[in-house]
Amino acid sequence: MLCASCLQAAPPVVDAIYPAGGKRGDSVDVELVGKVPDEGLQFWASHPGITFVGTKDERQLRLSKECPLGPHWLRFYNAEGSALPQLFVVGDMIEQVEKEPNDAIEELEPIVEWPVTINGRLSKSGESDLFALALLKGETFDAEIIAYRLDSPIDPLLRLVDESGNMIAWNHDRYDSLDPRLSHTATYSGRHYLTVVGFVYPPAARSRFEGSKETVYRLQISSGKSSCEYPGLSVIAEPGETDEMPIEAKKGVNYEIAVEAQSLNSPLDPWLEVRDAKGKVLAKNDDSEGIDAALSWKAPETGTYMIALRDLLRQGGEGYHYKLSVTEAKPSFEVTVGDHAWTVEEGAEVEIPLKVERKNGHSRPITVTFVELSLELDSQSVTIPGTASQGAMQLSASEFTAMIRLSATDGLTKIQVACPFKGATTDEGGMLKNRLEDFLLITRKK
Ligand SMILES: [Ca+2]
Ligand SMILES: [Ca+2]
Ligand SMILES: [Ca+2]
Repeated sequence: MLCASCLQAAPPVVDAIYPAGGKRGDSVDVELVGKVPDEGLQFWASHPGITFVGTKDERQLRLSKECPLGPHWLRFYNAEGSALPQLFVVGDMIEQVEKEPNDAIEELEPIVEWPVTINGRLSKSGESDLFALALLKGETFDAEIIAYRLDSPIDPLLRLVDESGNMIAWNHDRYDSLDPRLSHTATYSGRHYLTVVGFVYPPAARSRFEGSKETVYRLQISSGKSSCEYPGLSVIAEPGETDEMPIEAKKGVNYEIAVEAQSLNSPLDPWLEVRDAKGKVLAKNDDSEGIDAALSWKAPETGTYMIALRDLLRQGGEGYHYKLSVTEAKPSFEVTVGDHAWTVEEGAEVEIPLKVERKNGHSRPITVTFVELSLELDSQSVTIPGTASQGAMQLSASEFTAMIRLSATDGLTKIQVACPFKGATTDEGGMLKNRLEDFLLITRKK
């Protein structure tokens, strides 16, 4: 039976927020893609600098001037449950929203001026979005898509074409994500066209360009940097050159050896080897993990070893820069929860299953406790033995609805328990973290 109260008694569904970001200090009109009942709608953001104003005609996010740059989690919920949290990116460049139609060169409107962030959406199957740039010969620009990292259901591709539609450059994925980045120095003065298309993600048997109302992205265009502008890099200066670096390694210890090159706009396609004192190759990288090289290696004996690095095709020259890092892989652990929210009746027990991932021989017991609980929740901490890879936590729901956090410690390191997402949040070092640490417990009256 359909009735007004039945329709209201459903949790909100938010599959995407469009635009997927805004400029710090601005108010942004947004579309919540999905089904969002206005009645009793609640909003939460991972930073208090983001607030939501919602009326029937207008939905707006207000971004304070103090709001940190980067991705933030937004969550819409009501008494019945929570929508899937969505990422929203706060930037400091000028923001625009794409104007359709823009599928073909003939349809295009004015030249894009940068630095700028363009918020776009591949709204339907087969769609492409084109943006015109006017470049002078020798001018460099940098273009980056954020879509996969927003949990947008595409694997995007960036192409640069000339006025006749001939491909000049393209990028599909980067070493750390399926989102592309393209840097290019113009070889002629005139119009260039950036094209955004997406393949379905997760991959399907058919490989055509995809689109839907949820397929939102951000395209950031700025002045490009050549590899020569990054400080403190090494270089493969001549074709055929191999750089050799000695390391002192300890028996049985795991070492992570990584090279950055293409991510620094260097043309070097790095090839890595670890050799012993007699020159015998003990380990070498393959390209399967991305365009830059990485190697995990365990030293068989304590002693001096050699790391050798060259270009895969034995190229070299000015600009063949790279950065090499060697770190000892220490025992570490992660604790994750598959759900991000629970809706329960007052007084009922919730069981939260905990999954433990141990790396590099970690075998210490792990204690998980609730943190940041301002409300009266009857909770306990739980200790997971050093041999176990899972555990569970019990929680009695009070009459309140609460945001909760769980912290885990092995006595040496304390971490936050997370719900893993495909989307990315960044830590202080700017690395991808892919995790949501704020869980929601919604309690319903009996
Ligand atoms: Ca579009
Ligand atoms: Ca389009
Ligand atoms: Ca891609």
